[in-house]
Amino acid sequence: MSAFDSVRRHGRPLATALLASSLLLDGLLATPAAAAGTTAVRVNQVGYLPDGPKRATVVTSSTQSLTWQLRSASGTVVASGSTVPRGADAPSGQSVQLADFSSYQGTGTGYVLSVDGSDSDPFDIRADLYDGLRSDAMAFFYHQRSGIAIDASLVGSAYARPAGHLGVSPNKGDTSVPCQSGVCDYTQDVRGGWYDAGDQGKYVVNGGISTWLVVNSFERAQRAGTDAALGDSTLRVPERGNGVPDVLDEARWELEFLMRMQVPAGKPYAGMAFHKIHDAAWTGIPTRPDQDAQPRELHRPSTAATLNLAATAAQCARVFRPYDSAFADRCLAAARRAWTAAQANPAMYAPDSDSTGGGAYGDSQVTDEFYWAAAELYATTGESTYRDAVTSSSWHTSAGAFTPYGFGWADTAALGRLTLATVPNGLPASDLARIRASVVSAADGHLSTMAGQGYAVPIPKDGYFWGSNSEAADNAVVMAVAGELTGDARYRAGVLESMDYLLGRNAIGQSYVTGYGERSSHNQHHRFWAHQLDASLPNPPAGSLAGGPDSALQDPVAQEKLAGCAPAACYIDDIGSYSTNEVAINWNAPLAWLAAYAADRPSGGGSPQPTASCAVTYKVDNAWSDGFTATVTVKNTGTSAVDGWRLNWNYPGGQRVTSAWNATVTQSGADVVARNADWNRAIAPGATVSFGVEGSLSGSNPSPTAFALDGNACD
Ligand code: 9MR
Repeated sequence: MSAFDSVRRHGRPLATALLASSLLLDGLLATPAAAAGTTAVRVNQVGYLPDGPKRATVVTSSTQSLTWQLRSASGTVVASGSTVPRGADAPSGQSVQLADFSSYQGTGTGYVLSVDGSDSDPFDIRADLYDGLRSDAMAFFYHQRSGIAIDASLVGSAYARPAGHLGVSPNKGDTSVPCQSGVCDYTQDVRGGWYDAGDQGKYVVNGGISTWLVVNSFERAQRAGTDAALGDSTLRVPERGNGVPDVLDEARWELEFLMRMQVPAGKPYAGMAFHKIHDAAWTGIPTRPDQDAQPRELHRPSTAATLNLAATAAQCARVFRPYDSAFADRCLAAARRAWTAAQANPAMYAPDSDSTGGGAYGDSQVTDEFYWAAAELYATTGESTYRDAVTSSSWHTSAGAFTPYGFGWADTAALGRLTLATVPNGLPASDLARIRASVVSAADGHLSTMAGQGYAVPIPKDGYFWGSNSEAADNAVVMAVAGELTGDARYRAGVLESMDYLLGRNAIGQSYVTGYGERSSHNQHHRFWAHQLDASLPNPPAGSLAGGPDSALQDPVAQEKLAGCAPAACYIDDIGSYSTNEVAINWNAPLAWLAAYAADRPSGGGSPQPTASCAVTYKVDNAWSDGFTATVTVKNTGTSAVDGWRLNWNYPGGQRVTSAWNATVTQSGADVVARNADWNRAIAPGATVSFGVEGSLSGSNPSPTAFALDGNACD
């Protein structure tokens, strides 16, 4: 699929945006400060990591280099230097210069960057900068839960509310929901899940990508060895203390809903997923969830929704297995049923026109969803049917799986690629190398997009469409994975500068995350957090991400207030501007992913783990009718030492490890993971480490063929 197709599918009129940007290229038309001809210094209003990049963008009509000064809270100048003029910046329509103070590595709060007599907003430099956002961005999902009372002891009294849509008057409830006329003749219990956004619809398509990102943030942290930060009793969820990582508890709330959306056995289209459930007509703002009196309706099953269910339920089976194998089994069964049903009904498209009372989430191109679902099912089961579906998909080799415009609810091939690139699987080494190279090359594209701009935004100037902040965040996720795959620090810098963009270093000096930064969005479009309309209601809770600039001006407030805006400035923090200022689960999910990544301090300094490079031999030493012993030898074929390791493989023949020596070995289903003993944690370049396993057999004893060291496939 071409980049143009991707943009079109997000519903953004390309021509309008190009026209707007070319009209506003020169001059300083975008912001009041700039229009007055004064200098503005745009920074990440929260701050910078001590070991990360630290750059500011200076809006100025000056074409000469200027002096910048970094002052500590006490007013002392702790660093100074010269700006680099850039001139016209197309997306913002501003004339800008860059100040780079990355070499300053001191820590503290209340720093200010001054240029030409103007001060930036104050900011911090500290290693724990993202700890709060890691928790707040994830808490967004608890706030959005349907079908459960939101508990004051977890969120504070301002955000507590009764359960929504459980059938208590005036709610019609999601406990027994009929279909739209002609779609089905029964009702379905589809309680639970997360409300999508400012509305109270629940959409399988958008629930899918959001759940995937939340669970993937945990898989990523597991690979980095930092998953304890998302573990049990780390987040504000009611399931704290149940022995399951909190981030998975939160994801399960949505996964249970997604599975309830599956058409039951014995009904027409059994195994398919209903596309969505929402109010029959749009409700007004404010309307608290428990006060919604509208009838709720199930909309026709769709292939896209069914494949979202297959993909996320397959991912669920893989990740939940060590914590709750019965739930993992249930997820896998739902995923398999969904896959089979989607194959039988490959072209049931949700129309763009179905947008009364809820969003359409229309999608008539679902080959990318097939690819994503196949990739998840294959990574989880290793089965050849799913592998064949992966390798025969045009998305497996298409250059369009990643585009400058990112992935999204309608464009999911990239999710499949990210899973195949990072979850150990049996694809041939050359194929894996190609998949990984595609992630790295997409990340290179994002870095080059950033390098070409005054604000280092990871989206092109014609990419400011509805939900553009999710596009920036999703592209940053790709850069983070590229950093993991290569160990190259430039990608982490790209991720952190993407955070700078979201947190205030942008055309309008706006932090798009509530409660983070001096001038942060707090009037996002939401039916409960509607303080702007009713002073007795709260603003959105800290950690809520606004949709961001949308150059197509797709709501009346944007049309009235933003006419003539440069693309990156088409944003207004007004509750009425749903096209620029709504919150949504698919926008907060990558934010939470990135916040957890940025908060990681795996080796004290926050650098990503270097990529392991390895060769493994597996030798059966002894086998008898119902058992065997084997020696596994791991060689570090890379150039840097491994310090602490984890080796994954799976047994193709139902073998079960019963004991091990020289490593701690655990098994869940076919998946085996071996972790170093204390004394063999280090493997120098070129060195080997061996350990042994004893196992039980039933019949054959085929050797495993694919091994991964710390998430990296071995030869
Ligand atoms: O994120 C969606 C965006 O890509 C579409 O262009 C837009 C119009 O169809 O809808 C956005 O999603 C909204 C959904 O339809 C209803 N809930 C709120 C979502 C975020 O604004």
